[in-house]
Amino acid sequence: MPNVDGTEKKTIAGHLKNCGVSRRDFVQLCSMVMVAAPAGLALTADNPTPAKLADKIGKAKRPSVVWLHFQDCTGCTESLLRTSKPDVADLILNVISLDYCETLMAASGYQAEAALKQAVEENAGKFVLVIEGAIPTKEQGIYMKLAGKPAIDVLKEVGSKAAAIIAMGSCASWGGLSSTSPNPTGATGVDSILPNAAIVNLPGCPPNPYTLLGTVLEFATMGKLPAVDEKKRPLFAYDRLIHDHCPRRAHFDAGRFATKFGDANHSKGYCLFKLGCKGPVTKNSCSTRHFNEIPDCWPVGIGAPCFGCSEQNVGFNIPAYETVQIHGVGAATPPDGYSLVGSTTGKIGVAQRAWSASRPARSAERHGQPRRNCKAAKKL
Ligand code: FSX
Ligand code: SF4
Ligand code: F3S
Repeated sequence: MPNVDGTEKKTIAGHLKNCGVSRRDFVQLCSMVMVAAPAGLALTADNPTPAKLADKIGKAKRPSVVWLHFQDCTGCTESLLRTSKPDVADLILNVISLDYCETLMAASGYQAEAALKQAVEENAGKFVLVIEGAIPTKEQGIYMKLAGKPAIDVLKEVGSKAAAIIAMGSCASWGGLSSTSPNPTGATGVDSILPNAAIVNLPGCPPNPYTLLGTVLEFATMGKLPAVDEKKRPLFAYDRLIHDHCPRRAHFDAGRFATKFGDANHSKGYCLFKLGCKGPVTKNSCSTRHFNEIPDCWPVGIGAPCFGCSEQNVGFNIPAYETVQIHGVGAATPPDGYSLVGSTTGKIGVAQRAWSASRPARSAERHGQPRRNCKAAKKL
């Protein structure tokens, strides 16, 4: 149908068609959303096929998005722009109506100020505000100004007119890098400035672009933010620890650790716990959804310990190479056969020794012989 009154243009499907994006690419993007968010989104709760999901999302209106940058390194935007196959950034930027973004727009100075005013006024109460970077609060926020106004005032003004706020990255979620001790600017996250606003935190330094995509599509299609945990993180991306799905987990359980960068065990791909990996206390989806659509493109995948960048009070707080308490609050609960990580060579724990000791009895049973008492196992 030709677009005569502009209504089709306002839907996601209509806009994609006008931009020459093929349905195949859109369906592929939907299938990637389903992989990235297997549970936790109302959008995919009925287990649709990617084609059905594309139909559902296609009918939704493109949400107006205003994107503000505060104290940050722009890594969150960069990680979004570095996606590929198909160009996810391109698709995301077509799915939303990005009405203001300092990094990506051509305007500057007074023109940019006017663009922000227009974007906020035209969609007051309806737009999604994405905040990237922390907000300096010390000395009435003078450490960062936008068009002569402290960033904190801009946030309050624009945030009060937004339908929902997405705190993109650890800086916007709770201060992140900018709040590292001694935090000279009093950098903090959006939630502490606007505690009553509808906010979802997408921590990570940077967060995975698919986490943003799932969040935006849920809002556009279902009219609400995704279900969140106690730290306002969407459950679909932050419901479990990196450690739970880490490909090196078998080495952790067996007590095989790299102890030096470049040592033989590091080269063999052993667990990085003793090099300071914070995976056992960090919730994020990195171990299952890698960056840039490149297999193994995530910290642990390339041999670097997880720094805990997405966990409040871990990344930028605990020294990079310090080992974490496995039994700490909210940390991984090891099985009975938890490996002896304190030992200098790979050894296994008590329950694993019992299991190994009873091997002859189990083996005999498997081969149809009567089970004999196993003294070694009894002792344990
Ligand atoms: Fe922070 Fe994002 Fe880290 Fe950087 O902007 S979460 S420093 S990746 O860029 O805000
Ligand atoms: Fe993976 Fe780190 Fe856990 Fe080892 S400690 S299994 S490297 S997440
Ligand atoms: Fe950050 Fe750790 Fe993932 S450092 S990117 S949460 S593996």
